[in-house]
Amino acid sequence: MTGPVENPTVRGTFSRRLFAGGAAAAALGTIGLAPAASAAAPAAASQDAVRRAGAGGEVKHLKLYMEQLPDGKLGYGLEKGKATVPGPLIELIEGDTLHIEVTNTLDVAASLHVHGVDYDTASDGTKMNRSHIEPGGTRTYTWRTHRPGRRKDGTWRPGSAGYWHYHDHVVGTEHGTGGIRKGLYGPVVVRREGDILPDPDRQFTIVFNDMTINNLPKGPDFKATIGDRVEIIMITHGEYYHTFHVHGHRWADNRTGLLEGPDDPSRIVDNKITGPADSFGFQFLAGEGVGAGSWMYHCHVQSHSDMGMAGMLLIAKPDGTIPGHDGHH
Ligand SMILES: [Cu+2]
Repeated sequence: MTGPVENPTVRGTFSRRLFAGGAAAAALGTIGLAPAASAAAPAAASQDAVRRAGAGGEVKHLKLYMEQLPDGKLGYGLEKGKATVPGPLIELIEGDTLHIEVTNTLDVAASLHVHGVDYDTASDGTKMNRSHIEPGGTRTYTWRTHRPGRRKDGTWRPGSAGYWHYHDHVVGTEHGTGGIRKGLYGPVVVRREGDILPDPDRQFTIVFNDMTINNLPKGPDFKATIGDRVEIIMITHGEYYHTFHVHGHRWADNRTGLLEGPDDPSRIVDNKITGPADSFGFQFLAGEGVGAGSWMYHCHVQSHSDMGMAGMLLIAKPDGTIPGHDGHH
C-alpha cells in the first residue's frame, strides 16, 4: 500500500535552498506590492495577494548524484544516498544560469540531458558528442535561460519559461532508454518574472513512465489542505500515449496553467493527452468550489487506469481530516 505523501521528495527543501540567501531571497519576495504601489492602487494590490517570482539573472550551483536504488531502479539526488524517482525539482527564473556538478556513482556510463533550456554541446548529455559521464566520474553541465524578446529581424523570440524535464541519455542505449525506464528523470520549472508561485511543499511531480506512475506499481498519493496553491508537474516517458486527468479540478491549457485575466482565451481542461517526453504543469487551489476529500488523478486510457495508473490527491480540511477517506484505497 502506498501511504499519503506529505513531502514526496526533497523538492520543497531544494526550492528554498536554491532561492535562499543574498539577492536570491528576492526571488521569493512579492513583487508589485511595494508600499507606494499598494497605496496608489489598493484594489490591484488586494487582488495580487500571491507570491510571485522575482527577477532572474543569477548564477546558481548545484550537485547531483546518479545512484542505484532498490528494485533495480536508478535515480538522481541532491546528496549522496538521497536519490529519488523522480529526481529533485530544479527551479529557475528566466535569465538564470545553473551549473550542475553531476557525479555518476553507477557502474555504467550515464548523463544528464535537459529539455527546454539553453546549453551547448558540452552540456548535451549524449555519448555522440562525448558529454556523458563514465562510471565514477564527475562532469559539470551548464544550463542557461533567457527572457523573451525581439530578435534583430523583428520576430519574437520566446523565453525559456515552462514546465520542462531532465533525463539520462546514455544508459541502455544511446538514447538512454534503459536509464529512463529505471527512473533517471526529473522535473524542471523555469518561471518568468512575476509568475505566481505555488505554496511550499505543494509541488507534486507525476511521471507516466510506461505503465507506471513515478516507477511505482500504482500511483502515489499526494496530500494538501483545502485552499493550498498546488502545482502539478506532469511528465510522460516510455512507450505509450496517455491521458492525464484530475477529478474536481481544472486548468488552462497554456504555459502556466493559469488564466492571465478575464479575456484570456486559453481552453480550460481537466484532461490532456500526453506522449513520451511531453511535459506540462499547472496550479490550482485545492478543493476550490468542490471541498476537501479524496480526489483521484489517473490516466484516462481505461485499460491503463485499470492496471494501476491512478493515485489520490488527498485534500484535508483545515483541521487535518479528509472527509470520506478511510486511510487506504
Ligand atoms: Cu495511460
